[in-house]
Amino acid sequence: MAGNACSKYNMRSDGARVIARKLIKHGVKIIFEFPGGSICPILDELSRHKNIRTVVTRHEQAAIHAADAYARVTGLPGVCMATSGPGASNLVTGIANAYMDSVPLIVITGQVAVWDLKKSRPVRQRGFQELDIVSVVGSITKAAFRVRSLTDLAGVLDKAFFIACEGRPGPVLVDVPINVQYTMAGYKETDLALREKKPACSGSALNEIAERFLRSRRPLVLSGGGVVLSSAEDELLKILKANSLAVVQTLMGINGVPSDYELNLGLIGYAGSRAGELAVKSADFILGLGLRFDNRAFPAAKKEFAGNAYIVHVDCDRAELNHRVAADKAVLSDVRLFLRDFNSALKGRRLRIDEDWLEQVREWKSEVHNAALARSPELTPRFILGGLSSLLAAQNRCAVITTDVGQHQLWTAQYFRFDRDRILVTSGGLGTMGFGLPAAIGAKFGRPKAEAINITSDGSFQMNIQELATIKDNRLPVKIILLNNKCLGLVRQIQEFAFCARYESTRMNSGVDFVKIASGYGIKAFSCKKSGDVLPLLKKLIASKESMLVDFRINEFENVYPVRVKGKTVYAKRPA
Ligand SMILES: Cc1ncc(C[n+]2csc(CCOP(=O)(O)OP(=O)(O)O)c2C)c(N)n1
Ligand SMILES: [Mg+2]
Repeated sequence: MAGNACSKYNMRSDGARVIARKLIKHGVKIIFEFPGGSICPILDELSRHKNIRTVVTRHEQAAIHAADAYARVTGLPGVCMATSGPGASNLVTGIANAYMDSVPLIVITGQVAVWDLKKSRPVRQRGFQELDIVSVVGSITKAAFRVRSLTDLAGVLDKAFFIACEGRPGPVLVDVPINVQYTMAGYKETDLALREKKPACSGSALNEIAERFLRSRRPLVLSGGGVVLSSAEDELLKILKANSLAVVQTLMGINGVPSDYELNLGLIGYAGSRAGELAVKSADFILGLGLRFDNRAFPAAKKEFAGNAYIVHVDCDRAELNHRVAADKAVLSDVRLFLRDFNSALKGRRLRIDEDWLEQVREWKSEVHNAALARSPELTPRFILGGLSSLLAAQNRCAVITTDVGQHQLWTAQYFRFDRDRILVTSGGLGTMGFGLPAAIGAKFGRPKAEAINITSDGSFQMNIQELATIKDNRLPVKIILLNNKCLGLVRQIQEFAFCARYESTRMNSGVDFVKIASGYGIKAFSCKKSGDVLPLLKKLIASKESMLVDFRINEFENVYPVRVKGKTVYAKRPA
């Protein structure tokens, strides 16, 4: 290293110091990032702070997905960072992913110096690697700031943390031109005091809902991601148990109610349980908590789907109320606050549930459950995922299960038994292939004592496969279950049902050897071609202190059942 060439940079720049101190003030312990020239001052400053860890991934998309999963498992905002231009544009999918799934993220991007910005000039760029990332992410962030001077920096960062976490959480981007990072203008600590006021339901509305609820005979709860985001799980379970309420969950709500709650009817939606849909159809009162009534969960207008029910919709995002489904009562409220007050409004009064209906609901549920148990050991997703779930539960192991997107994601939601100790981290709203592996990395950093297991398939796995290097570098015992069907299964299944089995672009017979690839990255890997090897390999996977991959060679034509058929009512599910 040439002494002279380096001496200039031995001085600490105030802009970078402000950023590091603000991150520390907001309790940040870890930043997922990929380097570049325009974030060098921040990286250099961070190298002097031993209480903040920087994890370098192999792609910016992986850095943001890791930060996203870290936020989901810790409840703290995730932080990621990338350089200007292509570094920033590589974050876009991850920003959209976090926005759709309400994940609080602080996204820091480097930018060209203020004097190199094109501003309103009609040119494509002025500075090298200049990209107007603030405009690009306008529709997928809660806020996006470009910091123009050191004076603004501290306040913008305080605001960013506040906005990311308040109300319905989401990503906030802070774009920091390199000259602001370098500025030496005398650092002064300033803090903005911002306090959140969570929305809550009025007393009169609560009483009205409580009266209506007490008069219902076939009440049902639809539980969404907002239950988890507002930490309302305990409050909800108390009300469910006290009133013997049946509950159906959206994909984002799957961690909200334990699978073993007797009247948990499982997932609603595209690959949801028949029991859940029949219960929705026949309910006379639906309490929708922290959900969007989106088209995957609730495909038809209210009349066709839940025509008989009085619908109460509780959400902290005003824009979601009466958006897809007109509720009979729309309530702008934090879900936990609502449930706490709703429980008091009931004043210990009991419902008079239609016992025959409840019996019917139990029967619907047991049909599905028995059908699931009836299968003999085969090399099927049901056997593999059911086996994994039972083994982890039997050993009392905490686990974070991450998935990618496709059939394997839906099988995981159907067959794995989630509860407070074993949770799902998945890409719900955007449905991002390539999310699962970096998400498992973020989850492992967030909950080091829990197993981090990525359930994936051959298509998605290859979208961020380079992150095996991050796993190896950090000696992370992340486990990978590859349900390898040699195809883009979910799309292939659509083609089978709707396009006369013309499998354009979806069969992947390249014969990739995933065991060799993983070994190339220094990760232990095994392939499984016989049903008899499934349980021994799963046991080995769970017991391993290091990262490990098992390539399960499942049948290419395995389908997700039951599944909703396009254009039909919700009952036209396959198999009939
Ligand atoms: C980034 C991205 N591109 C395309 C899609 C569309 N898509 C949804 S599922 C799927 C197939 C996924 O294949 P694989 O990961 O092998 O999972 P499998 O369905 O086989 O379990 C595709 C292409 C997507 N969701 N995300
Ligand atoms: Mg596949």
